[in-house]
Amino acid sequence: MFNTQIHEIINQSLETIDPEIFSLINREIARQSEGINLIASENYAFRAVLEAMGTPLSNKYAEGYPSRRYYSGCQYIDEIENIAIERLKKLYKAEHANVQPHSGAQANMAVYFAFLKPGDTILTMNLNCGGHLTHGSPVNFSGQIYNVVHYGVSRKDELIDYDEVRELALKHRPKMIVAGASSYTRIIDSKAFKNIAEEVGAYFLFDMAHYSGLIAAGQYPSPVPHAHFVTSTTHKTLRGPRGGIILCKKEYSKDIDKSVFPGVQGGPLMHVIAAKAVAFKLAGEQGFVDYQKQVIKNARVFAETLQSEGFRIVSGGTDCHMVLVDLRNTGLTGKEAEEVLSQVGIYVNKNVVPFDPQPPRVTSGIRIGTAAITTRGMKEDVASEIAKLISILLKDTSKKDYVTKRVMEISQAYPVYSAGDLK
Ligand code: DSN
Repeated sequence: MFNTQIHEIINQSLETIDPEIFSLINREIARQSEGINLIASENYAFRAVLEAMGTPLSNKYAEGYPSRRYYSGCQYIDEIENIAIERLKKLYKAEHANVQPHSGAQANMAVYFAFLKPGDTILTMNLNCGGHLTHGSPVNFSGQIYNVVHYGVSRKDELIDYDEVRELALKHRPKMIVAGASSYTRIIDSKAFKNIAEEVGAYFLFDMAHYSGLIAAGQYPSPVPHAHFVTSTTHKTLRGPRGGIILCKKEYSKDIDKSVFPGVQGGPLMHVIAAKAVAFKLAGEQGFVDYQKQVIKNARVFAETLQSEGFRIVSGGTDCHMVLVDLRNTGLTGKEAEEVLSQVGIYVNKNVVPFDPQPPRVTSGIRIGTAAITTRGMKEDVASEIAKLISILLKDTSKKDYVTKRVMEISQAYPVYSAGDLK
């Protein structure tokens, strides 16, 4: 094909050029629509967001920032990035916003790179208690470059113990304190963290990746008034494209921008930034608030139903879109539960529970999230039925046929994308 006239194929469809990839994409679209997605970090992006991502904006190099680019031809790109920045600032009442981070990991990296030197001490939540890889895990750059001290949750109630955080901060005098988590289901008190950071003269970074949609909709306390820096992904509860953002106080804006580019990134992904702008617009609407309220209601129903079926819920409940289930009284590991559930089209992820005796590839728990099913319009009655289906299957894996049939019926009743969407 390439031996002929390359300009002749520029407008040919993916289906014609690469049927193999076309077909796999369509199979994945069908999988996403046919199963029940309870992976807490996933969601279905708005169609308008996907449209913006699949545009020739991907072709444009725009290193730098609006009006200060290293390439010509950036007049429309500048407008798009400025709109994204303004919408994001308004959404979170932030003084400054950077929309260029390619991911949440790179957003965190840019904040560290701007304000820390190798060997500096950071105080962060332990991954085993719900933290994140980029919060100083030994297998991540953050755990290798910086001196990491971890706080966790209390054995008593599985909640963050702010007295422990303060004691560790006073003892180790970190340069930066990091809050935010990937499997902590309760409210994180950012004011308490701010007070501790102030007492020891540390920077305070809040990584709100999981909670950002809830925060935008006023359904989870905002860390923005309290933290020096707030980072996030844009594809979880926020329902935007896969990517990252940083918010900060105005006084840190220059250092943050310089750290993102040219510090840790090159050219921004302008098609993704356009899609972020679309997501920020939609996240400012009343419908998004109603959606986030339903996300939390559905999560609470999951917790209550599973509890009534005899499952142990870490910390006894949830304040957000996530529920963490401790499977140790069932005889199943998280890995086994994830596997058996995926066989019937229910997608969860194995997850460590606090003080988990199992390694991360096995785990004793599963994490359940309600952002994606709520996007499909499912409400409490369906959340309760799915929780019961999970219970039926985990208690008796021979019930696969029955559960698979109900999963298919529920999925068909709540359509999302269709395979033909790609054409
Ligand atoms: N790995 C993501 C999650 O599942 O929570 C966070 O980056």
